[in-house]
Amino acid sequence: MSLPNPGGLRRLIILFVFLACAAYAQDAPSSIFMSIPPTNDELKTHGTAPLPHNLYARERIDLSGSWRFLVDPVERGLRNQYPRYTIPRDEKQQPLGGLLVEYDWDSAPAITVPGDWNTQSNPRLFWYEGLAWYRRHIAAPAQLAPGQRVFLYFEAANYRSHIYLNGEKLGVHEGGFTPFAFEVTGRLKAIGANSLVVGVDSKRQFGNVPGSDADWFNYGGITRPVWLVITPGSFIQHYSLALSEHAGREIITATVRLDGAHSADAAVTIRIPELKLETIVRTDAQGCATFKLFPAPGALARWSPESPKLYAVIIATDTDRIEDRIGFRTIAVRGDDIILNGRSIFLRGISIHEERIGIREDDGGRKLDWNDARRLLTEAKALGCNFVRLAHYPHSEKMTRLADELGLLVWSEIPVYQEDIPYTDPHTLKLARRMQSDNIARDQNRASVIIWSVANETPLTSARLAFLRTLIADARAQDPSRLISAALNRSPNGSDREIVIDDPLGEHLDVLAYNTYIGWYGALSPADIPSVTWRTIYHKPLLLSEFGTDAKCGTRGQKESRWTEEYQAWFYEQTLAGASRTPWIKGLSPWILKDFRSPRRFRADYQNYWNRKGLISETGERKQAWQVLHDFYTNNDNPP
Ligand code: GCB
Repeated sequence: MSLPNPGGLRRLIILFVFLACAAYAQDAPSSIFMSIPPTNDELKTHGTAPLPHNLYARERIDLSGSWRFLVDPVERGLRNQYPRYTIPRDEKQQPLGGLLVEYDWDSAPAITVPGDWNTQSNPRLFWYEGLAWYRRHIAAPAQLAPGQRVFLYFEAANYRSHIYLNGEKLGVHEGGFTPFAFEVTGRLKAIGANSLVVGVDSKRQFGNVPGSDADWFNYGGITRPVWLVITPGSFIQHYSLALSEHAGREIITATVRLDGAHSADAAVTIRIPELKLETIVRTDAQGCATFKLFPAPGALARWSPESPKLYAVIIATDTDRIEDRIGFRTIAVRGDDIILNGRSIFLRGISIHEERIGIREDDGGRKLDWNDARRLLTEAKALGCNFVRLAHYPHSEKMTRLADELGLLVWSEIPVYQEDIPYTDPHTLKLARRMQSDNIARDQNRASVIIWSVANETPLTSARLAFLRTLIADARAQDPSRLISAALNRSPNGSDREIVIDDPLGEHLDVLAYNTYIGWYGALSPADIPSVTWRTIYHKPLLLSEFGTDAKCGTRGQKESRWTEEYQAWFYEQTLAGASRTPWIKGLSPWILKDFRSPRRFRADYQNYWNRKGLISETGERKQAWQVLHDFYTNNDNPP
């Protein structure tokens, strides 16, 4: 049975029928009661607020720590079918009877937020994919000044989140790797505890981004920190600064957007004290202001991997002030060269998944504190890298902030992954566009980020081309200062030994990137690599964005023997020599820094659900190939 107009009226009628019937029988069969399944609209992102940019510089309250946790594989809590399962409402069984309540938050097990549920202490949850509920009591921020606003900010939760405050639904967010926020100004009780209940559904489905089949572990839950962020009534919601050059003159262009009642025609000041730059501009009717700042000739020290200089940038209005540390550099392509700060650069990279280096094999997981993030990037630096490919989804903001600090160029990607995406589905496109724009908005001030990647290994169909062209157009409009790429892996006009990169998407990319596994997948061995060539029909720089073989750390043998460290090292030697012979290859990001969990990797002897293509093991031990890549990166000032 369904009613024509889902919405408030429908809910009221149903609630009325529901309460009347509930008085009659608590456990009546479901045919008597009408459940309120989430409407299609509710299953999509809604209710979210503009994200306060530069979270770490805001006044905020950390909601990390111990939350209560309920696993709900049959999704009772979402159905609101019986009062005894209204999990989001945080009901309590009355001591003297009343309605039966068949959950009890206070005695529910604890779980740590942030962190995936799969690798926390309960081994029964290792493979769990589905809905689970979290609850935490929160106090309203003490002494809010008049007009101050409060946002509930999630750095990420995988995959679909349903957020309730004091039993009322704030909204839904879809997507596992980008931040989202809800405004809760005026919705927090000033006295006593507020119940924050979050349902996170990690189910993989065709139509999600990524879809149902990816080569990385589907870590579920509130994987990144949650905050209450406090802002003034009218606040600096977003800003972006980028360096460019015109007629030999350096220009920093900045745009600032205010949010709140007095955002139009407001004075905004931007200052970079070390460069003695200061400008005031008034916002337009939309609350936006655009600035141009002209550093004195020779005054600006450009950000680069060798010298990752960051400047304090202060943006202020009458009501708000925010400070960031921002680097300035230019990035462009010229023919088949990548040009950083006017000079050709070779990207000495490595691919990385967002997974911690564990202490033991059963450790790891998707919970990155600052030390974990630093450890991953420090390993990349130790290899001699100046570049990291953060695959295959937006990583924690900690990674890009640290990359800024450590001097690592970054490839940032959204999880439009392989064939498992319905490229004709408008909802999926909308979702991917939203993920990309949230990712760009979050990291637009990170000098380290030079490439937005729209996809990885997608099929050569016209639907996919149209889908990715939309993402490319969006990225260019939102951020014209960076390069666009996508990792390709199709060579229909090539052969086993002659890879021709002629994917029609190439025409729309600034940088071509190709994943190559000759010598691992397929019949050829590393011995064949010297006879392999890579060429493109486009006059553009090419990255080998992936290559690698599985090797279980400590498995030794003949170099011809698969799964050994020797085989992997030999494969690296051969592929690196091949890349050196190919002048249009302008960078490498081999697959991958660390062994990572994957549901696709079944061999109990070597894999045991780990993809073993890491140069270091899941606990950080270096394999032989690590040394091969290290020598290649450090023995040549400018490889190939
Ligand atoms: C690829 C994918 C990556 C996989 C890798 C592999 O081409 O882009 O996600 O993990 O190959 O190990 O097969």
